[in-house]
Amino acid sequence: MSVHTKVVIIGCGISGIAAAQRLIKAGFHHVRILEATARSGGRVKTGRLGDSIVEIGANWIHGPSEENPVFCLARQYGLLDPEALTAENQAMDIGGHPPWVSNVFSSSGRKLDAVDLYPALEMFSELLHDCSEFHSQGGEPWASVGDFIRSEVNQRAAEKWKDIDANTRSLLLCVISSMLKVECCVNGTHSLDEVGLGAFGLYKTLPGLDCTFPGGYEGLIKNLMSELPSGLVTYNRPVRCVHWNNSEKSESPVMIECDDGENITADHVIVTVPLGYLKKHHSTLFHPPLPLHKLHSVQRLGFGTNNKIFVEFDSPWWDADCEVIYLVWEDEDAIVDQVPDVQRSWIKKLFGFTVLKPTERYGHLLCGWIAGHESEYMETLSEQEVTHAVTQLIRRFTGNPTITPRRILRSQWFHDPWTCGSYSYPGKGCSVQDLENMMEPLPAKGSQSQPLQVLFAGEATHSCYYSTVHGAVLSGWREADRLISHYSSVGPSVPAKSKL
Ligand code: 6YU
Repeated sequence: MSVHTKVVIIGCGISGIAAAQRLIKAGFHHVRILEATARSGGRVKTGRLGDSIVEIGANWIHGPSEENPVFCLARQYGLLDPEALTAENQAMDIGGHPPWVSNVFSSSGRKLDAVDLYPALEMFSELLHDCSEFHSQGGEPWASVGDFIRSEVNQRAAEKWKDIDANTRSLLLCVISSMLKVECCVNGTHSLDEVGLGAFGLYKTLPGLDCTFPGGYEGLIKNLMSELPSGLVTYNRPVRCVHWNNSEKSESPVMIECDDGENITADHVIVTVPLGYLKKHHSTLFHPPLPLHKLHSVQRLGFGTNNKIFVEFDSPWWDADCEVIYLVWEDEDAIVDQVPDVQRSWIKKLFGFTVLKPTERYGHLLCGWIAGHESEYMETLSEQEVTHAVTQLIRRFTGNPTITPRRILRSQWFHDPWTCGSYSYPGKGCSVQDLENMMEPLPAKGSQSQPLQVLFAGEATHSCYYSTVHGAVLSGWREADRLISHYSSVGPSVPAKSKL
């Protein structure tokens, strides 16, 4: 079956690797991956800060349990800590939000008691839950998650917090602003005003307490790559244009034009480039251009920036059991998730830090999180400027003018020319139809031309696990299966003229 069929995969991130692995196992002999950069893995990228292994891209296995292919692969390759493998860990169903032990500091240099902030945290989690319900209710009272939260917080606060004194109430509203910034990072968006309310609930969580890879997420990539035939990937080979419906000019329906001038013919191409890249380059990447309904979905879906700033210290300034540090700005009781002047106050968007555990493995290492245009601006600054801003921030919030980071390392996903941001989210006006349109192959159904010329995989094409590594893996397998079942139904393919 399909021994002569030529399949080219664009992008050697985990979705491209997953597609190749499945096709090769099914007996496709002529599979090739073209990758723009010098490495495999894409947004799965592990780095080092001093002696510590740090994740520049994906961090956790979200929902490590039987249904999660990333968990199953990682377990198979022996890449996880024993706790992650326990039945209790897999059964823990917390809806995507681990109950982390927190330390909270305010902009006037006070350490706040997390128990006092509970009313705000409880209200925020209720609001998020309510946001995810609109998807099944078939109507949205507001266009965006941000609009809904703002209107509801004011109403609910007036009702529920009427007996709380004005100062405390103002502080609780400031805590909600911090939570909005956390949620900007989770969604990979500039502002929750850009996240569609009706589509927010499309995202599904899996059971299992999120876990990490002690030896780095890239271990998964290395293991997967070791099972592929050598020479399958051509690195440093950016694709400039996919010419489809090309059969009048050649026997192959698809011709892939590379940046270096090489033209490669194929029967099928699986495009796995990130949505950020697609948004920026769709007009030159496809000839003929994408059909309008597909283009509109590319535009409606969101793709934003979430960056990390790793900061290492000689000694901790947080509690031994602390897992996350939240920073609360006391002038933000107006429910805000954007700063008024990005250049002057971009650092206000950093919601705080997660603590890398265990200490024996990482030392005193924090990971700061910052989303949006403020994060994109941070990328343009020098490492010294970022270090200075982070140092001033921590000194202000702790009231300790002597705290000095040993070193920092930050990600710069927006300025990565092959990614153009971090991950996708459903933008305003989005529905599940947009994700369906994203994964629809070309030519569209009903066309007389040869089917399945261009297929689409990658995290932004998964209908409920978008923005995750497991969504990316499943999307790669889905498109491989589409080709496998096509050839199972049509029988042996016509030999192509030249071999890949
Ligand atoms: C996850 C996590 N995680 C943090 C950060 C980032 C991401 N994700 P790839 O981009 O990998 O591959 C495409 C390749 O194409 C690439 O190699 C390019 O070089 C190449 N290419 C591009 N153009 C080309 C051309 N022209 N020619 C040839 N090649 C070209 N996911 O599961 N856990 O903790 C995080 C996180 C900072 C940046 C993440 C996480 C996202 C994943 O990294 C990502 O989905 C996959 O790696 C993508 O793989 P791929 O193959 O599709 O593309 C309610 C609700 C909320 C909804 N969201 C909640 C979930 C939150 C997601 N969480 C993320 C959090 C973190 C911290």
